[in-house]
Amino acid sequence: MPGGIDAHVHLCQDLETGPLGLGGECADNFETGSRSAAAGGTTTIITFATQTRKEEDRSLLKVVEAYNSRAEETGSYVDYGFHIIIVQNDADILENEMPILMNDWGISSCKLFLTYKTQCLTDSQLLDVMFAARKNAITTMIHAENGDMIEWLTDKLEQKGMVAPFYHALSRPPIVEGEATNRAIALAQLIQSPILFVHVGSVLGAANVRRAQTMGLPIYAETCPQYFHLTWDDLKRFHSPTCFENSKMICSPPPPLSVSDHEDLFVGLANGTFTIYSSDHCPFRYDHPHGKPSGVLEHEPSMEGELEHQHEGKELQDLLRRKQGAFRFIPNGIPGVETRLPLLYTGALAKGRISPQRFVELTSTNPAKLYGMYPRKGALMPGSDADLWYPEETFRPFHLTNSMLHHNVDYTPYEGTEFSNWPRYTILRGKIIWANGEIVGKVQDGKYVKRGPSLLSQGLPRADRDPRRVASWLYE
Ligand code: DUC
Ligand code: ZN
Ligand code: ZN
Repeated sequence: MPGGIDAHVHLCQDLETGPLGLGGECADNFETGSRSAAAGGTTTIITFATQTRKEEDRSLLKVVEAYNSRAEETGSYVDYGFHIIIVQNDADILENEMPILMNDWGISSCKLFLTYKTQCLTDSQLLDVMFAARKNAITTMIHAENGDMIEWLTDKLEQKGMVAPFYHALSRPPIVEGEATNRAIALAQLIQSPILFVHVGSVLGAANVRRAQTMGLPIYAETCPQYFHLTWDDLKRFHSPTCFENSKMICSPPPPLSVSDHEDLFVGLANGTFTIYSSDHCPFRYDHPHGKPSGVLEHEPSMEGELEHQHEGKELQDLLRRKQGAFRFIPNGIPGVETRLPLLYTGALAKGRISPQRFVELTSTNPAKLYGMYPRKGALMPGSDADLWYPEETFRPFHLTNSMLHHNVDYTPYEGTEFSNWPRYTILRGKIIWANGEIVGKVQDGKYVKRGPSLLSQGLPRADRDPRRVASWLYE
C-alpha cells in the first residue's frame, strides 16, 4: 500500500500549560515521534507550528522558522510538513505573510479553533482568517467545539463536585461539536471557503458534514482511531471513575458514548463522509509532572510546600488523589501515530467494514490530495515517491503493550487491544526504514515536504461566480 500519511500529529509543540489552552509538555520530538510513525507504516507526517497571542509569536513566519529549527535539531525518520495554527486575525500578518507561507514554505493549511480561551476565534475573526486563507488557496482546518458550552458545563459539573477525569466527557456532549460544525459550515458557505473539520468524533458532527456535502459544499472531515476504539466507559476504565489514571483517555472531542456510535461512524468511513483518517497524536506522559498532571499540579489550590520538588510514581499519584485531579486542568490529547494504520486495518479492513481501496484513500491518497502532496505522495505510480508499507500476509493476532511502541509516552490507550496485523516493512522513497519489528532507517532520512494547494475542491462549480450566493461580490 502507499505509505501512510498522518496529517495530524503534534510534535515538539509548545502546548500552553494551564486550564485555558491545551497544557502540558509534548512528550515526543521529531526523532521519537517520527520513529513511532515509521514503525506503524507511516512515511509522511504533518505537524503543527503554532502562533500564540504573545507579541513575539505574532509573526507566522517567525513561528514557522522557530518550529522548523526544532525539526532540524533532531532530524526525522519520515518525511514531514507543517500546518500553521492561527489564533489572531491580524490583518497585516494575514495580508503579508500568508502568501509567503504558501509560496516559500509550501504551507497550504491552517488550523483555527472554536474553543480554548487562548486560541478561540470569534465568528468575525474566523471569517477574516478563512477569507485570507481562501485568497491564498490555503485549506482551513477547524477544531469544531463550542467553547462557551464547554465552559458553562464545566462550571456546572464543578459546582456539583463532578471533577474527576471521567466527567471530561460530560462537559463535551455531542451537541458541542454539533453546534460548532453547523456554525462553521454556515461561515464557510457565506464566503465560499472549503474547510476540513479535524478530529470529528460524534455522529451528530458527522451528520452535519454529510448534509453539507449533499448540498454540494466543499466540506471535508477528518476522524481518528479514538472515535472507533474507545468509548466513555474507557474514561472510567481504571480502578474507579475518580482515579487520575483515567486521564490517560482524555482527548477532545472525547470518545463517543457507546459502541453503537462506533457503528454509525464506521458508516461515515465507508461512504466518504470522512475524507481522511489521522491519529491526532498528542503525546503527554502520564507519570510525569509536565504531562497529564501538569495543569492539576499548577492550578488546583496549592498544598503548601508540596509542589516545590518534582513528584513521580506513587508519590505523584497520591498528591493527585488529594488534589482531586480536576479534569478542567488535564491536557487534552492521547498518543496514536504508531497504532493508527494497524487499528484501522484490524477494526475496519479485516472486518470487511471498508474496502482496501477506501483504506488507502483514507490513510494516504486523500490526505495527499487534500494537503497538496499528490501524486508525489499517496500513490503508487511512476514518478511518485516510492513510499510504501506492507502488511503481513498471514499474521497471528497479538495483544499490544506500550513497551512494543516507539514513542516517548509511558502509556498507550490501546494497552491490551488485540491487533490482527502490523506493518512488516515501511519504505520511504525506496529505502526500507522499518523491517520485521526493527527500525532500520536513520533519523536523517526524513525530508521537509513543501506542499501545494489542495486538489480536492478543484473541479467543483465556482460558487463564487454564482450570483445567487451571498458574497460573490467579495471576490470581484
Ligand atoms: N486538539 C487537537 O487537535 N489535538 C489535541 C487536543 C485538541 O484540542
Ligand atoms: Zn483540535
Ligand atoms: Zn490535534
